[in-house]
This record gives sequence, C-alpha cells and structure tokens, in this order.
Amino acid sequence: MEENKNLYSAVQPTNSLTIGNYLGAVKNFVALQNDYNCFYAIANMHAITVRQNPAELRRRTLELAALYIACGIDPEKCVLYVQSHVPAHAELCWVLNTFTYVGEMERMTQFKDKSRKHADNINMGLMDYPVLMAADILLYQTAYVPVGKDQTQHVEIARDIAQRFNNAYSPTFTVPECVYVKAGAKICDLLDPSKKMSKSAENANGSIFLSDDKDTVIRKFKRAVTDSEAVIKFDPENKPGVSNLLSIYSVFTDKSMAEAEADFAGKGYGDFKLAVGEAVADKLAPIQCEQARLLADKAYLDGVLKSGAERAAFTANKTLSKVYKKIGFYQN
Ligand code: ATP
Ligand code: LTN
Repeated sequence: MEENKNLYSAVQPTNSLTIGNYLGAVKNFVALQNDYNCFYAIANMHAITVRQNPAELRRRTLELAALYIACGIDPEKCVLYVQSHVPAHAELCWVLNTFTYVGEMERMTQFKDKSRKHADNINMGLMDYPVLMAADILLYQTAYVPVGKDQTQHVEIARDIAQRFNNAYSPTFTVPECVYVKAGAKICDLLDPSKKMSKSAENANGSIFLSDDKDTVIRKFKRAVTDSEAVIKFDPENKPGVSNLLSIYSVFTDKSMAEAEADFAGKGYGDFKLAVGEAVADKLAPIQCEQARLLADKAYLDGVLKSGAERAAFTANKTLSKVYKKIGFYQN
C-alpha cells in the first residue's frame, strides 16, 4: 500500500458491534489512520435495507460514533460522519444504478442470504445495497477499502462499476482495492464455527458484543463449540472451533499464532476458554468505559459529526459534479 492515499470504510449502525466487526474492521481503521486520508462512515442508509426501529437506529448511530472514537479513531485525523448527512451518496448511487445490471445484483451472496433471512421484505434497497456501497467508495476517490472478508464481493463490484464508467467516458474514479487484516478478517460464530460471527445472528450466544460485560463474555466463551480431541493447535480445516478461539486470543493479546499455541501447550479446553474470555473482556472494559464517557457528551459528538459531514461533502461533491458533467446533466 502506498501512503497518503484516500482510504474509505463504513459500518452499519445495526445492533451492537461484535468482536468480529472490531477485529476485521474497526481495529484496523485505527491502525491505518496515521498513514492515509481516512474517511469512516456510519452507514445508516445501508442499515434501513432491513427494517429498523427508528428510535433505536438514532441511538445506535450516536453509539457507533462514540465507539469509533473510544476504539482510538481520532476525529481530527479522520473524517468521521453519518452517511445520510451527505446527500451525494444517494445522488451518485442513482447514476451508478444505470451502470449496474440486475443480474449482477441478483447473484450477490449477501443479497441471497439476506433475502432468505428477510423473506417478507426483499426490497429494492436490499438489492441495491452494493451500488450504494460503490457510491460511498467512489465519491472519495478511494484507493483502499479496509473490510472483513465477507465484503470482498461488494468491493469487486465497486471496482467493476468504476471501470465501466471510466471506460464509457474518461478516467473519473479511482479503482479501489480491498485491504484485509492479517489475522481476524473472518471471526466465526462461537456456536457454529462454519458461519461468520454476525451482529444480527439469531442466537446471541454465538457472538461476543463489544458491549458485553466480563461475566457474559466468559460465559459465552465457556459454551463455545470445540471438538473432542483436547489439543490446542491452529488448524482451521480440522479444528475450526479451536482455531477461531486461537485467532481471537492472538489478536486480542497481540501475540503470534505460535506464541498463542505455546501459551496453552498441555492445557485443557476449560483453561483455554477461560483465558480467551479474560483476554477479550480485559480489552473491552476500557473501550466500554470511554464510550460511556463520550455518550454523556452529546454536544461533542454532534460537533464531530457535523464537521465530519462538511469535510466529507466537500470531497464527495467534487466527484459528483465531475460525474454530472460527464454524463451530460445540464449545470448552470
Ligand atoms: P449484519 O450482521 O447486521 O449484517 P455485520 O456484523 O456483517 O452486520 P457490518 O456492519 O455489515 O456488520 O460490517 C462492518 C465491518 O465488519 C465490515 O468491514 C465487515 O467485513 C466486518 N465484519 C463483519 N463480521 C465480521 C467477522 N465475523 N469477522 C471479521 N470481520 C467482520
Ligand atoms: N456493507 C458494509 C458497510 C459499508 C461499507 C461501505 C464498507 C457501507 N459502505 C463502503 C466499506 C466501504 C459492511 O461492512 N457490511
């Protein structure tokens, strides 16, 4: 990765974030903020593709802003804002819709999964989700998009749409690339390690939320699915449960996988699960404390989001105006 380039990512304010969101995304956002021009959004327009409770969506938006900062994102260095505060996202999405094929959207894995899960509400927004995401990314001339592995297909579509538009007119958009963390890009559900850990999983016992207290964290890890071998080694194919716990432990303690394995040589699964739970809970406590402190200062958070939206709109509107010119929208 080259330095001093634009970098973009977002998280939806749906539910409380899990350690999957933290390890796959937010922790990396913090690490990247010194070397790139970072734009980090709260994707509330994406969130409504699945029905949300309005009061809860409003509250979670502010909670996510506080969480970003509590995890270490510096709103002076990064542009931190709410997606719906910058109208250019919806505007560019409309144009990009005319460069996207229905068949492509029907084939997207997340669309198929969410259609199955929300069979009573397969709305146009759910299908258009990747195009709105492409608009997010392309508005900021983004070179890099740090996300978890589950978002790869969406970033690929953003690349295709960018290239399609650039070829139809002239170079307009930077073609973005995904960036993954080395470890933690796919944290799995504790009860079903074949699935990714998700904020909106049916069984909350399979996900560790950043808001969980120590007792809850330890209780959930105690119940985590392992195997009957009683050997603690990293082998995702044959030992998915144990490997998932080892990954979580190694990134939360900043240890290599070899060091993590060595910590548990000769130990049983009971001790192992307890140690993983303690390592996680100890890291979450200060984040929770800082988030609560920030949430008590609504004026500060509002100020951050207002200034973020202004800075975001400045860059976004430059791109949008270029696009409008190229496609032939009359401007006076
Ligand atoms: P939902 O379950 O509500 O669809 P989600 O948990 O997938 O949400 P998002 O807001 O869609 O969360 O994702 C935010 C970021 O977290 C994205 O970069 C995504 O790739 C990353 N992420 C989500 N789940 C995991 C996971 N289990 N492991 C690693 N990264 C993840
Ligand atoms: N769909 C993303 C959230 C998201 C995003 C983006 C990520 C919305 N817009 C732009 C990267 C770039 C998700 O993580 N589920």
